[in-house]
Amino acid sequence: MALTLILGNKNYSSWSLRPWILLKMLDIPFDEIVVPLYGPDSKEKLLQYSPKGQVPVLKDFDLTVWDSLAIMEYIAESFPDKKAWPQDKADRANARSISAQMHSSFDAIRNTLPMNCKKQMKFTDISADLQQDIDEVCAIWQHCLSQSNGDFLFGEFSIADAMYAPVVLRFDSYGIEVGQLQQAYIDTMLALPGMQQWIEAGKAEEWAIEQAEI
Ligand SMILES: N[C@@H](CCC(=O)N[C@@H](CS)C(=O)NCC(=O)O)C(=O)O
Repeated sequence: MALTLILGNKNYSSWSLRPWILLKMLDIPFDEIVVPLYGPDSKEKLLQYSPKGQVPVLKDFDLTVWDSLAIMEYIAESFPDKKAWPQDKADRANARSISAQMHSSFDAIRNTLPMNCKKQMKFTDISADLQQDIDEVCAIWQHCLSQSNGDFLFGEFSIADAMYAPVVLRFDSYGIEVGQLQQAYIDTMLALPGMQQWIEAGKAEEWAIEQAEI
């Protein structure tokens, strides 16, 4: 295999972080190309990599896989020994459910608290919709962590953790208050060398996306 992951700005691109942290955590070698988003020629560049014109995109020789969850499924299937999904069937079903939920929901978190590695603030203007999303994420984490036999949602790091990695960053950046168990999970995730590497790279970027700054 010859994997190349095409990513957006590390400071802002939450969808890009997901497959990137999965590959790092599973210790799978890959090359990466960062395409700065929302510039004058960004779309043209993105369309050179995938018909959707968005990141992340995974190239494996002449195969193109796009959309974060499809990329992570491809990784899971290509490296079965790496156990990208939990091994237990029921855990795997739960992990797929909360991953799909992350992929399709939580608009208030996504729109109100854009991922931004450079941001550290106390966000107080919490709408009812945002609080509902925060509570829902906390309930998912509580349920998984209270049954987990490890530090992650399903024991070992899995695609489910990769899906929620940007939420961890957002809760930390905006000072979102969570319970003890959820805070321990946030601390564990943030301490991962891969997460630290991503955050540092994001902080070092000079590109700014105005609409993602609050
Ligand atoms: N559902 C897609 C979402 C991808 C997405 O929205 N990517 C954003 C960056 S985080 C993007 O490429 N934006 C640039 C554009 O649309 O021009 C996924 O899971 O990968």
